[in-house]
Amino acid sequence: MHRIQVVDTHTGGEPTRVVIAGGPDLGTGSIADRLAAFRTAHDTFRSTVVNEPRGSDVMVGALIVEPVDPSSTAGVIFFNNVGYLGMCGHGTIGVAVALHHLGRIDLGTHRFETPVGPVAVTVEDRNTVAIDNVESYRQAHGVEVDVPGLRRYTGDIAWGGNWFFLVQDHGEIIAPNNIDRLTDVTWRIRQALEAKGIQGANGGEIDHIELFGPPTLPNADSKNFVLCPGRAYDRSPCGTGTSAKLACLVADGKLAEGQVWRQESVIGSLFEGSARIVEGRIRPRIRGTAFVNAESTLIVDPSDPFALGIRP
Ligand code: PYC
Repeated sequence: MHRIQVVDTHTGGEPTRVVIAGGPDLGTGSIADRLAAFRTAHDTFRSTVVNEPRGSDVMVGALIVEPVDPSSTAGVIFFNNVGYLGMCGHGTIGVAVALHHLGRIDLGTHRFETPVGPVAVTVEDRNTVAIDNVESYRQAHGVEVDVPGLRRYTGDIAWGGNWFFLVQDHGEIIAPNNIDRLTDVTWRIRQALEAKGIQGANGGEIDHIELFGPPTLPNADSKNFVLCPGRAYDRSPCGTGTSAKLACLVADGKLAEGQVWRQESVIGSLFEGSARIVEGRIRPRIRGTAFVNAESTLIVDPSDPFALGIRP
């Protein structure tokens, strides 16, 4: 029997399963190298932790590893039902709340290393965390894509720690009772982008699609629907997706440095975002809340035919 110790949190409704013991040895390279080792040599650990029957399509895992720089608090590698993420905003908030809950970090600012760069994480209270995310930027504006059976969509391609296609004009209602339709539309947009060979910088796969609409909450600026790589939708407003949005707003001259943008999710949770501008790129700050909802031990029984998770 192999045992894996986890703490489960949710950030605005989006779950994060934080692996605190029992993870694979990924060596001592950069966090990006360790992600590569995770992918090539230990991918069954990913599905064991987040896929059914222990997890679900919406579950994001976070493996805590030793940082490269000893002055950092931790390294962290995020994964989901189909693969790995560069950064994860809701997940970072969940990790910080979990580590604080365990007494491993104090209130205040910590440095976490991710595969796409270091982020500063400020734990304000037991549930509230602000992240100074990786540099974010808009790669392309007004990109058109024809989606067979639907219509032509125009969107922006932006980096916020993952690659996003952001669409403002789509004719869809962003509401919980329309999630099946939103999932179908965004999945087909993603497939059309792929079929046309539309990518982020350096061939980066655009694996997150983000639609925007008017907010429901009185204090929000916008409401989004974000499709994640494995076809689950983000229950939170998506930290990297909000970072990509901030980059587009700043590029359009619609958001000033330091101005607060309140991004609501399709289920009504909220992140606050703002931007620092450094040499034409932005350093987004994302603030949100997470709650711990389980401390558990996953048991991997070699006689269980689905011990390593159900793999698509
Ligand atoms: O919050 O950055 C995020 C995120 C990415 C995928 C799911 N959540």
